[in-house]
Amino acid sequence: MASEKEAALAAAALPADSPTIFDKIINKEIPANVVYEDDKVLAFRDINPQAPIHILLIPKVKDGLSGVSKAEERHIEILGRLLYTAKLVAKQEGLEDGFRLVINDGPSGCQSVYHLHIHLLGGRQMNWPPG
Ligand code: D5M
Repeated sequence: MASEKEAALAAAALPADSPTIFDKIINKEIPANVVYEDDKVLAFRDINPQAPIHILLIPKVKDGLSGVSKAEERHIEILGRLLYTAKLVAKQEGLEDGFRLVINDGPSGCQSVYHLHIHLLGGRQMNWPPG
């Protein structure tokens, strides 16, 4: 399997509006371990967990939001909703002691899927700085 960095570099070479694996998850074409869903947001467990709890939160409609660096004013509502939903899911997962939210952006940020997503990580002590 390609390293995270190799996957990120390969993904960055594709057009930003290319469909991603997350479209298939949204459209239920491939399975995902969904922990939360409403009309705007989907949250499911990361296939390659980096913590005992590792959940991805994504907008159901990409609307050009391949990454946070592509955010426009029209995305403010969904960006806020994603953060708020992360808090709800953290509570649902029992992360009373704290958790970490991460958004990787672009090749230097090690982004490998160009459909905006927030990583919710918890269930272990986090360290700083991140890798
Ligand atoms: O994070 C992209 C994340 O997406 C990475 O942690 C793996 C995860 N991923 C990729 N495919 C799947 C499927 N099919 N189910 C669940 N999780 C998946 P990035 O920040 O772009 O590197």
